[in-house]
Amino acid sequence: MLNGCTLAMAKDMTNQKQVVISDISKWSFGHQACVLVTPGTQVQWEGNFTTHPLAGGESGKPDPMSPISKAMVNASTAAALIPTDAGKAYPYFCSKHTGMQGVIYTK
Ligand SMILES: [Cu+2]
Repeated sequence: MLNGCTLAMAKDMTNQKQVVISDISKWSFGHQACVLVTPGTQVQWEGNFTTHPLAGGESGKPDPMSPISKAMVNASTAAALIPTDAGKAYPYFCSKHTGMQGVIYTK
């Protein structure tokens, strides 16, 4: 289990060119925390990044090399380009509330 996710739990969004994870206050499970995307997809989070700063990495351990750490934050959206490698896991979390977490998996 990584950031509360397993690949089996991930919502399959591989049919979408751009994946939007809406309302980060619901990063909790049952929403869109664990998703499976096509490699090279742009993933966009929506929410308040002042109160919920987005960080890439295992929850509580920011990873500066993560593409999610390099997300372009612009007011209420943050966009990250997920690399083209298949079979990877890119965990992310809120640096103020580490229980807000998830994983972007690539197919
Ligand atoms: Cu938060």
